[in-house]
Amino acid sequence: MKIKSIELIEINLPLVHFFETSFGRTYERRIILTRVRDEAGGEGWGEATCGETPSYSEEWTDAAWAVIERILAPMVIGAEVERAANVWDLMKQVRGNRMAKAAIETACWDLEAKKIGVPLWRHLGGENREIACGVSIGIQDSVEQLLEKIRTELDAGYQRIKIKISPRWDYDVIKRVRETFGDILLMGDANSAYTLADLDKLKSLDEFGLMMLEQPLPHDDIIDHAKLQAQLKTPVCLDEPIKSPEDARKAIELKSGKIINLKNGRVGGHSESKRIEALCRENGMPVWCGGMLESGVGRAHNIAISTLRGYTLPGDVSASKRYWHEDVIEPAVEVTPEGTIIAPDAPGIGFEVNRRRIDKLTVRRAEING
Ligand code: OSB
Ligand code: MG
Repeated sequence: MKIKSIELIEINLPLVHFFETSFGRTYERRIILTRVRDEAGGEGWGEATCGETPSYSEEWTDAAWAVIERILAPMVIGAEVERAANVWDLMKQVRGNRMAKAAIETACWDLEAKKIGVPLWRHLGGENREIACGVSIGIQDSVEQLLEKIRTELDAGYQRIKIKISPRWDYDVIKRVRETFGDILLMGDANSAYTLADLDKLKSLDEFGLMMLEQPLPHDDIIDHAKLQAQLKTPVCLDEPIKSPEDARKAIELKSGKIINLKNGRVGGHSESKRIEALCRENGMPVWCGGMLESGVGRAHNIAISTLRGYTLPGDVSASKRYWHEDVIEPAVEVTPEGTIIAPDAPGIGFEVNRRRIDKLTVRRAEING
């Protein structure tokens, strides 16, 4: 394939409910969508999954926009690539900026799958069309509110509950959740809110039998996490520090954790996700697909990649209506009463992109041509 143009679109999309992590609150997303077109008239859609500020990762909306527009798009446009799987290599000279790269790379996969007329999940090598879903619930203003939210999600059928935790929202909160809901599949995500100095506190959480404790220690660490894992009964799950297959290899070697939250954007898109999934599967390390409050476009890509064999635990891939009053794809992503999503059978991402809705939400647009 030969890419002819890349359209960049920034949409602003208010969340149905604010989302709070240990690093802050988000009320409205600033999302970059990419529309990639090839010389033969095909098109594909992608999304940069970075946040509005460089808090979860160094990448953020304005930085990703600039690097896609000025650096990455010119590297890809006009180049001959045999397969979407090779688009990653075109951007090799650029370090980091994996979410920006994924916005282009995943769109090329969508384009290619549409061209061949197969659903993206099949094209990626997926085998399990019905994926298991969990939810990620942010820090709330009160424990009562949190309990109410958990009740709603359990009633909807979600298979596991992840709650965001921080040093001011941990032991007592988890205790109340366990008292109220018994032995549901429950986990906590700290987004790097602790250090090894908090070892006693983290060890005290062992009594709750959490399915896993996600990213307790600093965002770039895999060494202290190994020390922590050696002293915890609860499995540690790594999120922020695993950006590449090499990072995953080292974390496996060091025993930095027992599970990886494999985010498609954070690692640079489908090709890198596939490599990490294969490596983890060979090493008996379960992975699951994380989320970044994506619009329907990024969500559709997450659904597709979650069908690979190594994604053995419920992911943070959930229904559109948990995030948006109206999504930018049709139909909206829905979850079955069993807490699963069935990957669509239409070619590519398998959802229609609602261009009229996107145009209404657009605050900035650019088109990069050869
Ligand atoms: O750490 O997994 C995280 C959202 C934004 C940034 C980081 C994280 C998250 C989530 C939300 O947990 C997952 C989702 O529902 O999309
Ligand atoms: Mg996380």
